[in-house]
Amino acid sequence: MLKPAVLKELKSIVGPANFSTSPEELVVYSYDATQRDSLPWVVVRPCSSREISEILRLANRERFPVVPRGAGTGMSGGAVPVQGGVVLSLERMNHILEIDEQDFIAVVEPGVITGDLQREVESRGLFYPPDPASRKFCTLGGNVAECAGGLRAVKYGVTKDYVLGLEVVLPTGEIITTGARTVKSVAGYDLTKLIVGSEGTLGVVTRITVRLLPLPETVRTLAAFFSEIPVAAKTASAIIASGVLPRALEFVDQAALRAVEGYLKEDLSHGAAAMLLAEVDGPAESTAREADRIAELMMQNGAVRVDRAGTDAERERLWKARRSISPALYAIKPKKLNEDIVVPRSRIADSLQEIAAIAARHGLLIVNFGHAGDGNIHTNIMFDEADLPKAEAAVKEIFAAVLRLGGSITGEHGIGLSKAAYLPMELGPETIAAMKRIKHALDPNNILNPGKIFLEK
Ligand code: 2HG
Ligand code: ZN
Repeated sequence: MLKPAVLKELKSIVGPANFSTSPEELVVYSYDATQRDSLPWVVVRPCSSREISEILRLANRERFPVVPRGAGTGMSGGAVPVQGGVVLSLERMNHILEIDEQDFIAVVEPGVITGDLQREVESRGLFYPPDPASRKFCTLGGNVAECAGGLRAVKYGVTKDYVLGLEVVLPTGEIITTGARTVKSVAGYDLTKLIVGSEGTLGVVTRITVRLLPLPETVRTLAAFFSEIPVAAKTASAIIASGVLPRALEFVDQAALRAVEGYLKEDLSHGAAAMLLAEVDGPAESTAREADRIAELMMQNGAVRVDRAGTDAERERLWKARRSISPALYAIKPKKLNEDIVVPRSRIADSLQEIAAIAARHGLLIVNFGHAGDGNIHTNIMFDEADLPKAEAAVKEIFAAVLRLGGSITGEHGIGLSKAAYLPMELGPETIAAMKRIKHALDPNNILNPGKIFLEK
């Protein structure tokens, strides 16, 4: 807990309206999308890098934890103040500062909602490709902290592929800038890439410069339905192997389909056991050709039906359903461990087979959906409270299988709290020790988001 004099200092940095210790507000800032929670002692809502710098200097002097927070949509506990302390909410730093239509660059504050930036740049014929399923709620600061992926990563890459430069307040309070406004720059170490994906442990991002692309001329969307899950998984691998590059290629299994159909109260799949959603973009001639090729591959590989979205409303309906799966799954069970394993794209069917065997062994329902085009499957282990030990045992076995297949335990959600215990399964002790040395060099008193990524003894 903080001494009254320190609380007073904090309040004077951000102003009384942006400081709270009220129990209701502390609850609101205590959790993210993982169902984990821990109460902070204080919430502050600074509006500038200068205020953040003062807060962090105070935290070093008084040795209290500071946990940066975007919209709290994270999937690994990154924003949960697990050791209490001060939640530093970036919600007031929510301005799009600049959109440069000549140089294809946008500069934003971290609290800007990702979907708002997308809409704003699209109205000017520009395109910001990273597209997390939660784009209507998540913030760019959170996307940078976790290196968010999303639905269009298969063709366009993830957040780190778009961040050109950052302003960052280091844990010790210095304000630095990284990167440049140019397409290329190799001046010194790439601190931008170090910060992107560092899960709020190496600095507080206060300004983000991203590169933009021209908005693709046309988009075509296809939905394919399958009577067997492995056939859909093999079809996804076959599409990737064929060399056509869709901008999205999503897989949804039977349990996820039924859950989302119940949630949205509509029939999407006419009882299918699995669905693939594919989307291509580009000039009209090439999207027509690519959509035909993908439809042909879907049928050749065993789809029972392929539908093409004829209108924007139809496309929207399909993507809304896909984006709703994550919340819809709570209709199945009160608890889920939602993992985001990633395997080489040729091994999707093998990984699903291993997961099915693990589910059967433990008597658990495991739902799979996600970014098949990236080999990134959201494996959701559904359970009732009493089955937590079984669910955790299943997670460990799934991670072991994924690593055997040449994959990684997290494609886009980060390690945070939920995977800290498993990080040593993927990274050797020397690698983890090197990462910890970086953390210690930048945050000698371990005040910034402690307890994340690395298990603390
Ligand atoms: C998605 O792609 C998100 O919908 C959430 O990454 C995944 O809840 C999940 O497992
Ligand atoms: Zn996802």
